[in-house]
Amino acid sequence: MIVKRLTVDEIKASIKGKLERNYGCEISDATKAQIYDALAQTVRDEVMKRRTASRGERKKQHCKKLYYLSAEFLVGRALHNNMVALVNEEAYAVALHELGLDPSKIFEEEPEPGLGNGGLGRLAACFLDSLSSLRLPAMGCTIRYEYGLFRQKIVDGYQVELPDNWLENGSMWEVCRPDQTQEVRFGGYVERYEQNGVVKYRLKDYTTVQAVPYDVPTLGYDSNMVNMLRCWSAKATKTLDMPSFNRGEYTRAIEEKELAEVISKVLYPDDNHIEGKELRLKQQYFLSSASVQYAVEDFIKVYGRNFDIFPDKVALHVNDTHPGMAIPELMRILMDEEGLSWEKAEDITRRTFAYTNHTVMAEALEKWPEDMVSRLLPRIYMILQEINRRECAALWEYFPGQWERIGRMAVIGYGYVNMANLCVYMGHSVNGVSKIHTDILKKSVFHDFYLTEPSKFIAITNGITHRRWLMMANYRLSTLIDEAIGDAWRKDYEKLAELERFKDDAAFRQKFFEVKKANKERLSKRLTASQNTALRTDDMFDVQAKRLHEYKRQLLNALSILILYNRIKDNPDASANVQPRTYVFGAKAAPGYYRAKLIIRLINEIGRLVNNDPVASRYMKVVFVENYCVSVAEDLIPAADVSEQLSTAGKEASGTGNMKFMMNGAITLGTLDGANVEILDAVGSENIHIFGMTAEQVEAASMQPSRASAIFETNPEIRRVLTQLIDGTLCPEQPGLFRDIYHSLLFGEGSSFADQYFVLSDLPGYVRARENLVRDYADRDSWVRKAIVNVARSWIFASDRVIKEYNEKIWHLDEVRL
Ligand code: 26W
Repeated sequence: MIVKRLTVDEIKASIKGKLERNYGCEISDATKAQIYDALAQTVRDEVMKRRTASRGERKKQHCKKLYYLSAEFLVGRALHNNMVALVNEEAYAVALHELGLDPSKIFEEEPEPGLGNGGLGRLAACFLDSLSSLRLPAMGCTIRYEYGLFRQKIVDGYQVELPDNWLENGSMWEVCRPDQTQEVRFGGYVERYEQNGVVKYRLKDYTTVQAVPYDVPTLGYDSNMVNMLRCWSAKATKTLDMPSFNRGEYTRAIEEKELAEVISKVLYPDDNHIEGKELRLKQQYFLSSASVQYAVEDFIKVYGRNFDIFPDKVALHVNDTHPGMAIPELMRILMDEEGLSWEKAEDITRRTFAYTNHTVMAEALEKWPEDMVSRLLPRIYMILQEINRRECAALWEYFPGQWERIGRMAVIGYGYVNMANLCVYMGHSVNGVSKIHTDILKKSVFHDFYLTEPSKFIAITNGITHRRWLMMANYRLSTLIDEAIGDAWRKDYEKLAELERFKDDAAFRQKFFEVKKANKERLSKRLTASQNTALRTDDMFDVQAKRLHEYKRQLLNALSILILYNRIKDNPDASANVQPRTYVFGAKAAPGYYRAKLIIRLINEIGRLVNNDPVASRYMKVVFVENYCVSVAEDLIPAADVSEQLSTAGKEASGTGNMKFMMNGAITLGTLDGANVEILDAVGSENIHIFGMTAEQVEAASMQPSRASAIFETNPEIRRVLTQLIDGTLCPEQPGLFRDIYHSLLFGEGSSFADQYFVLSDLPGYVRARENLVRDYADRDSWVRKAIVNVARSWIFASDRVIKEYNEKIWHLDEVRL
């Protein structure tokens, strides 16, 4: 079936028609929101036509289907992205122009669904885009959080969190499917009974919560293929509990309803840190159970109850351990509802599930207290116990007598259910998200498992969709690339490599430079409107944008700015020819992470000092961009000259922001960590700036007494900035404000030693690397050459490449023929 693209006239007629029918108005008297609605509906019609055309094909062709389970899907705004995917941008642009409308203003009307914290959620969104673009049948499964990640304001230098009520005016892109509602059961007790002489188990006296799906269509680029992102919303079974209502307990009845629906109320704002909250476990099981029940139901519809072929037709992927309860849930369904034996169910489950790990931070590895699991999910707990019993018995054969090792590997141990152990033991594949990350998994985090099953462990380096992060976010650069090498790269990411030869073309370099400058102006306009901050667009833009975490070391950046400030103050004349730079930060801190919030305050205080200084401000400016999120990133990243990737080596699993900056022509300044290592491999040492301790050095130094005080004693510049943290240089009204940071760097506290992320150790090398970078920037020709090489070689980090690898190594899906 061929679906035609709309012509300019058809687009105009559709927009006008929607306004007339929905709002009884014309363009001239429509509000911005109404115009957004009319355009979004026009685009949605086109998306849904393609959905209709591709729907059913997967079933007809008996294609295997992937369910990508993720507690977070940070998809970003949909309207512009869908316009790009329809490959009809030109017609839309002309139509809107002729109607006197500015598309970028219309896009701003769309609330951004903030259904994720950071890298893990954004990766899931890039994957779904690539799956649709490559015509691989998949469904993303997540939770329809009523409140996404908080919105951030900076007030007096502090982070203030505001609720993100993104559904307030409804969403244009979701389709509710009440017909596919699933029931998820909590609490109760397990009853043992016999059926035809077979022992069986069932849950009694449980509480039911309904999982209602809302599907968001994800159109592939020029593929006419639509995969759904299924967002489960929690709903009470009965609107009101009538008996208690009749007894006059009106408020209790309402309370019960609220208690059920609170499950999909809010996204937990913690990144790389767990707090074992009962509600979070409920969310995880809710997502897992609803998704697996649906996957089984859908399988039965096509293949009947021939479960032998289940793993050939269904792939379940758990994005980190958060949806890991899907594993015992599939066991439960296969045994309790479908009557399969344990052995059969275990075999099917193992062949169906694969797991990706996204972090080695100990405080992010999920462990649930046994008593909480047994109370909330009694039947699941029984199954986990049996998995654990069998696992330990098997390990005993492998590691006889090594109780401690077996304890570390056990699914249940020391009073906790260990989710990572569950996913590694019960999945058929475990993958790390970069080479170095996978090596660390093999060498330390999962070393014991690696000994028993080495072939399970694979490395697939992360990627990003070049559709959103280049074509959509950087229209100017994309058209420039088209002019140079044609537009085949848009579909075929490897072709981006052809851009490299244009580094020697002076006219191209000039245009490339002008694009960067125009993007800086776009960013400046945005920040002027949103936070009254204009930027100097002739400055070098040096950007660090990511979640705030000590291991990501925004502190390194902040302290080095302070060092530079001191140098300028000490010797203003020497600065005369210095390239002025603007240091841009974007970062949200988890609301309960005290030190991270203090670091935000510190950045803002350093900004106040620098920006108000008559001399220093000529050469440097510090800007904190509020509310870093997908749409802010889309404006920020294309404007960057320098990409700051400063994590302590061994801590950042991959990073994906680094790839987005590279693809938009920023030069990386980073440590040998995560995907930075592979960026270095791709561009060569002359096109990147690497500094700092290696992961091995970090490992070794962690075993030694801290060098923090020795550095303080011997390095006067460092001693000075540390002292400035507490002597009133910063925030004279509250001189003690940053004592906690000072203390953590020099003394540490509790179980953590001084400067545990090696900020002080890496600071001198970092400051030097920054000097080199600025020197490099002065030679514009050579700088732009390097930037072009970065763009050209970023094709390796396209998520299409990643999905192809996942598919070859893990999922084995067939392309749907359309
Ligand atoms: C349970 C609390 C919690 C919440 C989120 C623990 C862990 C997480 C995520 C795994 C954190 C995360 O987003 N990790 C990032 O995943 C990206 C995609 O693979 C990587 O690029 C980043 O390096 C990694 O920090």
